[in-house]
Amino acid sequence: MAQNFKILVLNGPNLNLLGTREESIYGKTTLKDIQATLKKEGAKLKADITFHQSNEEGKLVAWIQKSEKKYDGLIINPAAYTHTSVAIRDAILAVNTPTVEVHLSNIYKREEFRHHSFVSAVAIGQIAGFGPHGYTLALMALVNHLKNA
Ligand code: CA2
Repeated sequence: MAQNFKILVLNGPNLNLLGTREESIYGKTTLKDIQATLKKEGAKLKADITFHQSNEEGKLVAWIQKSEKKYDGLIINPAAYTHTSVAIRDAILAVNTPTVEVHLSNIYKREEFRHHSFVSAVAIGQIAGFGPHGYTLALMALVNHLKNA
């Protein structure tokens, strides 16, 4: 019997505040809710989910670096680091772990500084604008990619 895919899900700065403020932009769902939904969806898709959040760039880089040996794929919402972090981009490039970038909001509808992502060019693809459901869409896309790889 084939083993489940192992998927690492990383969340960047301030996403720990989801559901507690700025609800007009980011909604009422908490990061814990997203984690629980993703674990359920993962069970359906035969994917084991490991879920982390950090406000620190270096911690995200360290998790990405370690992902190659332990995980088949990576889903990342780098949050504000999307628009600033060459370090996160370089880490994704260095490890070769198939990566899907996810954003709750449609970053292209928002301020111009959010229109550029340092991550998108090193990801398989990007999902933005579908709120928390974007994480499930990212998981479906990543599992489909891994099945066909
Ligand atoms: O839409 C997304 O998922 C973002 O990655 C969210 C980031 C933002 O900097 C990106 O441009 C787009 C911000 C995450 C902050 O999350 C908060 C949640 C609740 C309250 C305050 C911040």
